[in-house]
Amino acid sequence: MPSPFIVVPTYSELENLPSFTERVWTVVPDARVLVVDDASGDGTPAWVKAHPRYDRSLFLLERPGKLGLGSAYLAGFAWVLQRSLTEPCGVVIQMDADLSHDPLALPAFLREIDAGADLVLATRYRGGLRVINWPLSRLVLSLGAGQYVRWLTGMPFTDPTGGFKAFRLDKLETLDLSGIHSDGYAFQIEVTHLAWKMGWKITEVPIVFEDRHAGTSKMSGNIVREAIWRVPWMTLRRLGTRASSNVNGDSRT
Ligand SMILES: Nc1nc2c(ncn2[C@@H]2O[C@H](COP(=O)(O)OP(=O)(O)OP(=O)(O)O)[C@@H](O)[C@H]2O)c(=O)[nH]1
Ligand SMILES: [Mg+2]
Repeated sequence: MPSPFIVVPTYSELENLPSFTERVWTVVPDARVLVVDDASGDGTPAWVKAHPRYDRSLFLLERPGKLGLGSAYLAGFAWVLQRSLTEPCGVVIQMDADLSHDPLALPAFLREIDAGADLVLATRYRGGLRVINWPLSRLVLSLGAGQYVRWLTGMPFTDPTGGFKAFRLDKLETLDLSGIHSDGYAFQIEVTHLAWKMGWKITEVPIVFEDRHAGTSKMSGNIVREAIWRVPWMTLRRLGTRASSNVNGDSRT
């Protein structure tokens, strides 16, 4: 399988980015990393461009301002899909830069794709709670959001709001992302919902999630409010589409 592409959106993550990339390459030496930076103002573009791996296995997509996590991922996916026309790429992985998503889990994602999964979701909650250093309020919000999503959409996944995922590239290019305008939690849920409704084979990989290493959270009330209304909205919008009789769409447990 060609080396994977890791898309990592950044907004003021320069305190985390050097350790993030080093850890990624320790675990997956041939990984290619695309940083999608929204004018962080902390020197992220300069750091990327000065890196010895720049333009070989470290790439930069710069945007003019903070345009949101969802649109950063969409821009990153489009960039990788375009590049895959000339350079083979089998897997696209999305991760946060703040080290909450442990690169040590990457081989498990790649194994799942090798075994035939179209989309692999990280799960903090299957078979126990694996969240370190989060305030109780944040854990309750995350668990409640997951329950809300399962209840409204019918998706069987144990951690549907997470942002650590791997896509088989030839499936990602079939996904119609043009109708997705959501951000934050809602974006993560909506992409999975679309894939599930299209009958993709979706599996879960257990991870240990740790609160951000350094820097400040971009989580906001708006992100929560957006998820609350978007989940029923996406459910109604795709009501006519059956989730491929749930054979491939079920998470493997
Ligand atoms: N390019 C870009 N990246 C963003 C934006 N908002 C957040 N990010 C990045 O998306 C990832 C997830 O954001 P976080 O702030 O960690 O969100 P979270 O994990 O829900 O919350 P905390 O871990 O508590 O901060 C991080 O790498 C952020 O830097 C944005 O508007 N544009
Ligand atoms: Mg985070």
